[in-house]
Amino acid sequence: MKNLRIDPERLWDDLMDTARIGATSKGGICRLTLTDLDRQVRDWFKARAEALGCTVTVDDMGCMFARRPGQRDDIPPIGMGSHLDTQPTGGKFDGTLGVFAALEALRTLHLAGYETFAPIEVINWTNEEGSRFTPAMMASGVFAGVFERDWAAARADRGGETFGAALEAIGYRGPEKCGQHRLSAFFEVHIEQGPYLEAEARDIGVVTGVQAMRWYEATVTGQDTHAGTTPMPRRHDALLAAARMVEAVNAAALRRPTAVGTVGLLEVKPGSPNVVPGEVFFTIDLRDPDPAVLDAIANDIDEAAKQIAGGLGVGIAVKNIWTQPPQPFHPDCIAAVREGARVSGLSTRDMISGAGHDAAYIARVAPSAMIFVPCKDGISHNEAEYSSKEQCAAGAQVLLQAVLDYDRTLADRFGKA
Ligand code: HGY
Ligand code: MN
Ligand code: MN
Repeated sequence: MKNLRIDPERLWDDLMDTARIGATSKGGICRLTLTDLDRQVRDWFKARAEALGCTVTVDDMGCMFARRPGQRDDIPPIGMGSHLDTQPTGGKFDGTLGVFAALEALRTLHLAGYETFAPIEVINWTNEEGSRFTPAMMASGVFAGVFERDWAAARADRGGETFGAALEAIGYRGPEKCGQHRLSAFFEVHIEQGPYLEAEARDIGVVTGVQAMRWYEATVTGQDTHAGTTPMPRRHDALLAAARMVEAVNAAALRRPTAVGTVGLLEVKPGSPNVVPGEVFFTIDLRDPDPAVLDAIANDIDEAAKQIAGGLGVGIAVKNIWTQPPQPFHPDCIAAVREGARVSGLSTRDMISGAGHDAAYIARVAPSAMIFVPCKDGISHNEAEYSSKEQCAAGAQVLLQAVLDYDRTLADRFGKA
């Protein structure tokens, strides 16, 4: 199968065409999940997949499955894909590369008239980013049985609209129960979103797992008072307390060599120049390969909250809303990725993903692995995010070869191809 080669131009065209849907003035994409822009890119994907002879099904979390039959339709499909939703200041490649590299791999098989043993599916997972509706990887989490569907459907954005209502509004709530769909394996191509592949001049990241991560929501309750008449000692300034908490989160993460800690969203009420803030809402994102490190950081943050609250006479409530343990990938799929890179003549580096991905949840219900490609300066979740046409093509080529390699193992296991 070494002569089966994806077409870098077709892949690049798909990436650039769809980047127009939600394009920002700084060259990125703002295409939040379940918005009309998300509907447009879903329609685009569905039309291209159907043009390649795929049947596209949708489940009740909006996940899309573009299926190409194999010799044995009774064998669960080999899935490959990622997500089409972006961050508010997202780039052109986070998620989209995984979906369109998979579409290009399927198109290459289709145009070559190559029949796989197992069916192949290109998958778009709903709400991977968790930016509009928390937590992240929500639909793949429902698919893997981590989240209850009704709990997920009831999650509301900061404006109060629920996931379920937004999904209905774009017309992508499908009939299939999320999680009912079996997969023989799942492969995801993604930009690394970090600096290591570029720094070490490696073509492909063989991703062996995903690190642990936790999200928290915090509310600081002080007292709205007049900025001009309230003497400093009499204030219960919620924003001052929140600022000290942001510093505490950063310091707690810095004390651990491999941990990261981020306060990414902060809302101040009432948000008026001449009112001492009475309430602040903010989020905390903690990550490390070792969950015990996250336990220690969470304890430090709890201690800091007690100190800061006592000192300023405010209330600080910190609630854990998401816990994702470290997730190893399956050795057979990792081996397929390694083989895919070898036959493609590409250099590799094993690595653990710092970012969360749908594959981290799908790995709980099907053998899974990921393929990373370098991105410029390791920048992502930023409009300047960039991977070259060659880097994207390398990821898609390894994906194609890895899927074919895995397909052969299925043929050996369940019957002759
Ligand atoms: O949060 C993450 O790591 C991913 O981008 N959703
Ligand atoms: Mn992503
Ligand atoms: Mn992302």
